[in-house]
Amino acid sequence: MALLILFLNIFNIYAADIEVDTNIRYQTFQGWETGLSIVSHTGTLMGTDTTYKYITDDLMDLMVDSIGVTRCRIEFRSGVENTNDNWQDMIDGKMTYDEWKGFRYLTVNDNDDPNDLDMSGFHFSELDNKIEVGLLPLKNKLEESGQKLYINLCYVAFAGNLSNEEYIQDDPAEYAEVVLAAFKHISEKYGFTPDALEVILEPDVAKFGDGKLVGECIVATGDLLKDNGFTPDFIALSNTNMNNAVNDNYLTKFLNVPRVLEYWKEFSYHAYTGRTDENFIKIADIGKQYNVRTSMLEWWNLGHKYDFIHKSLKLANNSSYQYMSSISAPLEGSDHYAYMGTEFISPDNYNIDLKVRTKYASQYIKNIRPGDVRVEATSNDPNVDPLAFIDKNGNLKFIIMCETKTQIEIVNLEAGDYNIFYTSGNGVSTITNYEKTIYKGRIEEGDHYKIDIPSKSILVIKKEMVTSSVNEIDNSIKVYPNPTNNFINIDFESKQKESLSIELIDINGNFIRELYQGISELGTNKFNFDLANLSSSVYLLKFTFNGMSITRKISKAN
Ligand SMILES: [Ca+2]
Ligand SMILES: [Ca+2]
Repeated sequence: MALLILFLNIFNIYAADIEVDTNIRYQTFQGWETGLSIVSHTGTLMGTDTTYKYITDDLMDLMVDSIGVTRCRIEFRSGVENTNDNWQDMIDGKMTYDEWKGFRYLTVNDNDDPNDLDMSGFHFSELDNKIEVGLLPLKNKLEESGQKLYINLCYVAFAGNLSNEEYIQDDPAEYAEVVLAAFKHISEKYGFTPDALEVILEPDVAKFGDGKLVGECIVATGDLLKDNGFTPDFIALSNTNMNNAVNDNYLTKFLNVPRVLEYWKEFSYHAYTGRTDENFIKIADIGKQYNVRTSMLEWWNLGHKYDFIHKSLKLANNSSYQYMSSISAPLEGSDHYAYMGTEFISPDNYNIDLKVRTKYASQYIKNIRPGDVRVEATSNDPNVDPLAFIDKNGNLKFIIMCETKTQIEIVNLEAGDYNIFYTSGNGVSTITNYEKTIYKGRIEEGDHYKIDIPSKSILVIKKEMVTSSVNEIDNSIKVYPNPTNNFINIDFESKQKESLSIELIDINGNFIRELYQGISELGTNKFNFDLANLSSSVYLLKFTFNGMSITRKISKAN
């Protein structure tokens, strides 16, 4: 197997090369996560918003097709363990939102035995609301397109103000019981099981001890869930601060818990502080050492831009990533860290658009897919920073961050059909070119192809499988005049440069002559053939495009 493949040669006055080594492999990408906020696109609570149902379908289309999200975090709060359904009381107007906030992490034990689960002591109405308005529509939309939503059930307990009687789930056995209650409730009511449990959101902010307690909760819960037929991936430690993600109080104590590695699948962190290269690299090393995925799962901040995604995938080897929390927020005004903005006027009159920074981020989200394996790609120009992946079919793709205007020359690219496009702008607001196509079609081995990047951009180069492009020709083909006395003109549009043959066949299917053999042009293709010496009859023109054929009937008259 070849060790080193030189794919790109970038030249400007600071000539640069990108080298790819497909034998050096890093993370296998797992999923792009969204949160499911309880605040809707109007800035009101999902549970009370009556307009959401009108836009759900359009929102989910955009989430799946234009952004590319494949995973969701669905949160349940410690306060589900309570004799009273406080969320429902708030929805029913029996308490205010602020009053509900005082109850949402407060626990009332179902009974005094953590090994005796009394389901009547748990209420999941808030979780159900998020499942019904957010999770199920997203799950269904992904499944329509043959994809699968990865569901991360996340436990939240910001119980800092509560007494030890009011918060009881910092006992591994009680913690395991509330998680089992949630798994049972979801699987019995909705017929699916979460793929993962994110053990505790931000233990360094929540009232939840140290890494030892997180580890003990994983072991207790893993055992109890397994006894009940549930085997989710366990995601931890989810610290707020990247310094805490790798320190002794959390990581070392966590790793010292016996059997924790039996269940731990993903090393998660949030990026509110401690975003140093040193921490990124430590996280990548831990992932490698313990054979767990790494993931950045929260940084709700307007400073969260695509360059941070790029760095996280490259330095921390992230397999999973949460870019934003809410699906949609108001189009203008307070942001809620949403993927999209919506202006709702009436059921027939509303506008939805991707937030500008989502348009940049989606260059990563949409083009790096679950199952893609990152491979080594290096550049000798700091202004041209490549990420390279191999997809499930063995096709290479590049996401290249270009800091400035540059010219790239592609050489030695493996032959195939390529889609090359870029998005340019400052990464925050103005987009000067959004997914502008540079080239779409066939590149042969040895072809030289020049790309001009006008300014700071994200350049995407993808090798793609072309399947039914013959349909594009079929829809656009024009053959005239017909009948003809001598010359015949053929016009059609092609979105690909592909192998093309045009043959003349008689009405009994016998081959008469080849009219053309070559490669189609991108855009309009025009041909003109002299048929003067054919005898008058009906003939077929057989077009074979990328191995697939269509025919057109023509009449020859004298
Ligand atoms: Ca209990
Ligand atoms: Ca109990």
